[in-house]
Amino acid sequence: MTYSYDDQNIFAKILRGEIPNNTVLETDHTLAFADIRPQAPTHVLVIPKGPYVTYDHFAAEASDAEIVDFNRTVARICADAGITPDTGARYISNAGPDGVQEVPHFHLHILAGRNMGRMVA
Ligand code: IU
Repeated sequence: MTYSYDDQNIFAKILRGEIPNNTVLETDHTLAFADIRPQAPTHVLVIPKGPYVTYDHFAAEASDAEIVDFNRTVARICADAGITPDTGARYISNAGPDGVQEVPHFHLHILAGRNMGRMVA
């Protein structure tokens, strides 16, 4: 699969420091920040710093170091947010037209702090 990355997307601008963000955690390869339109008490977006459009793009082309860093960052955010087996959370990544992806830079939504309800079409 060939993806074309638009470096003018809003998350690319955040990564370049052109637009401010409410950073939750930053590592060598990963940035996590609060969603500007939170849909739960905890609503964090986790993005790789590399130019990946979707989850499958990231999973296929990112280095092992980027993938490990991304996932360990997710784990740290969950621990910091108090997400436990007793509370749970929802992890979502929208991709492309069918996934109704608004920003074409791969991002994982971490949603927690309330019951998210059943996913329905
Ligand atoms: P998507 O449909 O998964 O691509 O959703 C993008 C998310 O990015 C959405 O929840 C927005 O509220 C969020 N967001 C943001 O946090 N900051 C921004 O400047 C923009 C969108 I534009």
